[in-house]
Amino acid sequence: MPTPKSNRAPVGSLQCENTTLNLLKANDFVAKAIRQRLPDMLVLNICSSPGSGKTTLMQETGRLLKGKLNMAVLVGDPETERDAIRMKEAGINALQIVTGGMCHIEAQMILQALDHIDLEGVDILFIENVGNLVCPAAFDLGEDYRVTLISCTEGDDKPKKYPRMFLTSELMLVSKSDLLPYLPFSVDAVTQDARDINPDLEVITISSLKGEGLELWGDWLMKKVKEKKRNLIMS
Ligand SMILES: Nc1nc2c(ncn2[C@@H]2O[C@H](COP(=O)(O)OP(=O)(O)O)[C@@H](O)[C@H]2O)c(=O)[nH]1
Ligand SMILES: [Mg+2]
Repeated sequence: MPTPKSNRAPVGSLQCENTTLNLLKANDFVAKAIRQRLPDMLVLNICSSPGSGKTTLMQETGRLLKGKLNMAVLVGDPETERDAIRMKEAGINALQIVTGGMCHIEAQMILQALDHIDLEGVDILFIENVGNLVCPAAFDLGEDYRVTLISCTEGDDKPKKYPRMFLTSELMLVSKSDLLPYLPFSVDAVTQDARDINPDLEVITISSLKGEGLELWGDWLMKKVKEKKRNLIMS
């Protein structure tokens, strides 16, 4: 079974006198349907600010996994199909979800997109979320794990400013490590801040451009795919 999201604090809640209305119940219901529909596939929700390197990482992951695992990507952006085009040019099975200005993907969009992408033989379905560290944290997309990139160009103070994203993630990728020599960014400080929020958070430092950490990322993916398939057999 996927890791329970027990560390996810309730989101989308509205306090009214003595009642709490869960505004995201409908989304969670659809997320559950997605999990039931994809029992044999690892589903990852990739989040970050705009420009942290999600699409570039998907392109490099395609190269990394070639001949080992089959991947597909659903990619969300408020406008344009540019990211899906970039991935298709890299030989990746990708489908763009244009959210029409919305700052996050909702589970219903994923459920609908599943009818328009060929998932035959796919081991990992990546969802590249809309670039935003706030809203996507509130929407369960039926993923097994949430992976958040924080690039060293963003500054190492972000986890405590956007805590829910780091609280609800299982892995933090510190990206663009090739730029570390030029920036006042501490991997130790960002890791400490993020783990103050979520002590279980795994951390890998990567550079999609220079290749640092990509082997570790590949190993993490392999391990999670194996775990998911093993749990399916045992269930
Ligand atoms: N220096 C450096 N630049 C990167 C790296 N990964 C991505 N970029 C650049 O960062 C910019 C945004 O990358 P992109 O993948 O589109 O980010 P996204 O908006 O999160 O999907 C592009 O100009 C990339 O070439 C990296 O590892 N190192
Ligand atoms: Mg992108």
